[in-house]
Amino acid sequence: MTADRPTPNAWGSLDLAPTIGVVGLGGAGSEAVQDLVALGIPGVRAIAVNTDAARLLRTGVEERILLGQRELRGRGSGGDRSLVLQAVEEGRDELLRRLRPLEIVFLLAGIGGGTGSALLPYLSRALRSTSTLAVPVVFLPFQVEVENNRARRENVEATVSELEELGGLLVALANEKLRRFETLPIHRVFQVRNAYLHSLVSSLVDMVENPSQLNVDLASLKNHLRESGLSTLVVGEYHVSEPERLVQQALSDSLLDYHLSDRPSALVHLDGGSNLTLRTLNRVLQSMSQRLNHPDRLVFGTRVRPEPREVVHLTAVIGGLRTRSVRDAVETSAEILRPAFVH
Ligand SMILES: Nc1nc2c(ncn2[C@@H]2O[C@H](COP(=O)(O)OP(=O)(O)OP(=O)(O)O)[C@@H](O)[C@H]2O)c(=O)[nH]1
Ligand SMILES: [Mg+2]
Repeated sequence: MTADRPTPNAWGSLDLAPTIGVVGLGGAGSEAVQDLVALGIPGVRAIAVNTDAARLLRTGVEERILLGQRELRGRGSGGDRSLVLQAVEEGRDELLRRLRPLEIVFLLAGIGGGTGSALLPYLSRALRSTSTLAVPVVFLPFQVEVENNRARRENVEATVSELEELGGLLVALANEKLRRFETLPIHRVFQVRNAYLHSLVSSLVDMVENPSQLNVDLASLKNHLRESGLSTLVVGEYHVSEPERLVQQALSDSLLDYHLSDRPSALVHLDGGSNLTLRTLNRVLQSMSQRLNHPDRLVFGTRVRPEPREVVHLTAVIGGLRTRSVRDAVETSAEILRPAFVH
């Protein structure tokens, strides 16, 4: 008798949650991963990759990979991107073997040095031909660093143009914007930035991992990205009675740096309580549309919790960014402090 029954659970053993990793490349990237782990990112695999053995040993990240051991002898690259690119061939297969099973990989690096600047575009490109969604996260150096150091400037320019050429999702956090916290001790300033990065990473993970009423899963995110050119991620949280302020906060009160083309797009996801009404959703979408100057494509999803909530959380992928925007950002501090879309 049992043999006649359908087996509804044949797929029940499938692990439906995407597997996610945060990978720090070089010194700054690995430090940031350490901060993300300290802030808590359950279920996310953390990996630190460096050419500098001493620095790698000091990170608290459990999974550590020393790259280019034979060529660089664990001494780092001394800011030489091309040395890292030669050395990476040696460890490439092992590195990709570890990253490929993951479905989303955030690749974090402070650019300007050799290791992070070389590995970020290299790995983003290598993962492009796999089913893994690579999300590069760059920390743009302080203006004073690039103004007074040609090698650093060239590293930044090469890295940024390679990432822009690749397109897809890119998170750029400008150190120059951290100057608004300049009275804090330096390590605290980077922690502020990493806490913001933590909210970006966990919002994206939460959006694709947990089903919603109007669902945005990993497949729909990937589809959206395919048609969106260069894109970035924004998040915000505000009182449910002020949806316009929520959108304003997500788009402008951030450490992010990006500039819009005249054909932007947006994927918007709202996470709120049982008091999240259709009218609020509509006001969020209207406000987003207005601020982006009537995007080509606006899609949305929502998740409504069983209990009422004071605040509503917004996660959005803004597409159609202007190319070269990131390079502009390092070069002109005025632009860094005033995002182009704020009219
Ligand atoms: N130490 C540190 N540097 C940061 C941080 N955020 C951004 N940076 C910048 O990151 C850039 C790259 O520095 P590192 O990460 O040390 O360089 P690397 O990738 O290890 O490259 P090499 O040491 O040259 O092989 C520098 O220009 C710093 O300004 C941070 O949280 N900590
Ligand atoms: Mg280093």
